[in-house]
Amino acid sequence: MHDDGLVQVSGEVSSALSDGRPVVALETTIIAHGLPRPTNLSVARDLEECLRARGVVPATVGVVGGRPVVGMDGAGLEVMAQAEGVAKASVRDLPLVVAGGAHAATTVAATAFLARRAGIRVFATGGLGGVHRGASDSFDESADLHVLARTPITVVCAGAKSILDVGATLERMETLGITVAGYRSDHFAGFYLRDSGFPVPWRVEEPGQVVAAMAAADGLGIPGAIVVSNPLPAEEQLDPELYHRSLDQALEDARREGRTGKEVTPFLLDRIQRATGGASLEANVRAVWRNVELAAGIARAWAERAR
Ligand code: PSU
Ligand code: MN
Repeated sequence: MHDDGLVQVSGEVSSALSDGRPVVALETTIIAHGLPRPTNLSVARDLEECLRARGVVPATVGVVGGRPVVGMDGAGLEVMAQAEGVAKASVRDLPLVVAGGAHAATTVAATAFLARRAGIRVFATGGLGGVHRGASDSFDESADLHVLARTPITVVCAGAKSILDVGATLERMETLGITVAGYRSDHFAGFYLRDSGFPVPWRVEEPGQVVAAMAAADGLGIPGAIVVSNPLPAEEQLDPELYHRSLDQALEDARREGRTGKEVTPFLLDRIQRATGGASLEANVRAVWRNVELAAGIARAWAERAR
């Protein structure tokens, strides 16, 4: 185990990184707050298994008892999935979580930050945080965007969480200098849905093209992330009509109950899950799985290139 005094990087992850073998980071907010028990723990384990089966070392990131961990063991995963009161930590929360010895799941922002600090170049998640609907009044824009603007890591996702204002999220990504490419698609993925309805500025067909862009970004000294939008195949998406109906109701409930801040996302995801009879959960899990598969291909191509 490699321990720089503050962040614990597992032995498996640190030796893979020093040998130039492929590593993919995984976040834990989706485990602790995005998926219900007991599915969450089995998904966390399955995603790691998906990577291992492809010759890639998984690096699940989170904070256990105040210690940020990159490459969580089975006991850590159980804490994330099962412990009561696991906090949801973005980058700004890390100082107090660490100082207070708390358990915390890491968002895309905090995961990207910790993964990159450990030297990891590829990260797979479900949907990015972004600009919430009504943000012109609430100012609710995820720190995910701001951290990705200054973190050179490649993030494979199914677009942004579709509960967001996706058009505004894409505009902010442009402003912030986040590189965005559609994987085998001209449209930004819609998380549960194949298509968000918005175009992407660039399209890539193969992991090798992503790796070439990563190398170019490094060479140029581009400070931000490369986001690879990976849409679900049409036959795996949630029924769009059911989805839109469920979302409208969930948004209305959130407004009526006065949900704000970081509880908005878990609240909406939970309501949509109930309203779709679990179908959104299945689509969510399929999307993350697909992203992990693609991230594995990119990480392998990146490791090959460096040899
Ligand atoms: N997408 C999901 N489930 C989730 C999230 C995204 O399908 O739980 C999490 C991610 O960890 C993301 C976070 O970083 O929500 C963003 O939260 P906020 O909008 O509060 O920044
Ligand atoms: Mn927010």
